[in-house]
Amino acid sequence: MKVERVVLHHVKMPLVHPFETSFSREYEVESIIVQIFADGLVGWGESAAESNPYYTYETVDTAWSVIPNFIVPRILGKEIAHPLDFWGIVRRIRGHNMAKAGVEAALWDIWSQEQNVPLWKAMGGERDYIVSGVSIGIEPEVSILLDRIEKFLAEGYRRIKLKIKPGWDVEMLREVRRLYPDIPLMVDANAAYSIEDAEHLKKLDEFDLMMIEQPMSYEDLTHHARLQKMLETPICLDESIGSFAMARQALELESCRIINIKAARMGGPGQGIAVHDLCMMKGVPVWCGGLNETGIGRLHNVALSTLPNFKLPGDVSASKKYYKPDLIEPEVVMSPDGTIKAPIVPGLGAKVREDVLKMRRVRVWDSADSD
Ligand code: OSB
Ligand code: MG
Repeated sequence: MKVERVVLHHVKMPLVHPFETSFSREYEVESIIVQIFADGLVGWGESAAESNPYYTYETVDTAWSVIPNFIVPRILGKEIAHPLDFWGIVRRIRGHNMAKAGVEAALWDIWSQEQNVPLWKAMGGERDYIVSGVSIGIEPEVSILLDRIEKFLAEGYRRIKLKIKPGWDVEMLREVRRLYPDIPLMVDANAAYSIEDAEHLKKLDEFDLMMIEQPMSYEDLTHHARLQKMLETPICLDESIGSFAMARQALELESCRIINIKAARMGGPGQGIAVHDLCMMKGVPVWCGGLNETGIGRLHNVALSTLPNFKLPGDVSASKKYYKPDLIEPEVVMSPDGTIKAPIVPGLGAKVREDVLKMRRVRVWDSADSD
């Protein structure tokens, strides 16, 4: 591929329902849509950095600076043989994984179109569908949460993930389990606890959870290893796994038994695939997380989730859980059996709705204007 032009679209997408985690409550999601022109084709990616540095240090503004200043000059006018080569091309740039991931994703879209295969096949996927779960935020009252659980179960979601934080954990889970004793259930703390809370977190063992996601700090692998020894419930790491090296160390230290793969957090689909392969070799199951991406990032997540070691339902849900309308046509839909079909057409598998993109866009950057 010879990259001819890169356009960035900063969008602001109102959420269908507010999303609250232990670190913030969001009513809308900001994101950078990456559009790359190469060999007469157009590829789309998404940099899922948010408006604030709460999930990771990256923000829309840091990516808006790093992509034009440091990433685009390394690819513009250059011949790139394979999207996996991109990681080496941007090697000197430390961190800024979401900025890198959005650009690499667009290259995968172009490359799979050139190979004339669906993106998921180009990535090494082995299944033409994925099994879908849903991530439900913290709600003002347990009754509202119970209504949401009921609604998503009725739609067919195959596992429920609940956000937790101190004060919204044991009692809330007791009420959920009273109504739903057998559903596949897990929780995500987004680093809201510390090792001092270990005895408290042990109480979660009684709820038969599939896993506890990221209970403690993103920087702390040894405390997670210590906590994992104390718990029966598997720990799954999200924020802590910011790279292949962190995944390798977490497995070596036994800080977790499951890994949440987000290509955005690890620097791109290539790194996501590498961590997937490492975990498969070690017999550690993975699943695909999300960052409330628009349909563009969502389709990239669908493709990645078709790889063989994605053994557990992920957070890749239908478009209508997040946005109305979404940026793509057709939108991502889930069947009543809780699966999402991977597209059969070459490339990403949907058209980007330029009308919605324009409606939601707050600024644009075009490499063609900045020569
Ligand atoms: O921790 O997995 C997380 C959303 C934004 C930031 C962090 C997380 C999440 C989610 C939602 O849990 C995932 C999704 O449905 O896209
Ligand atoms: Mg998480």
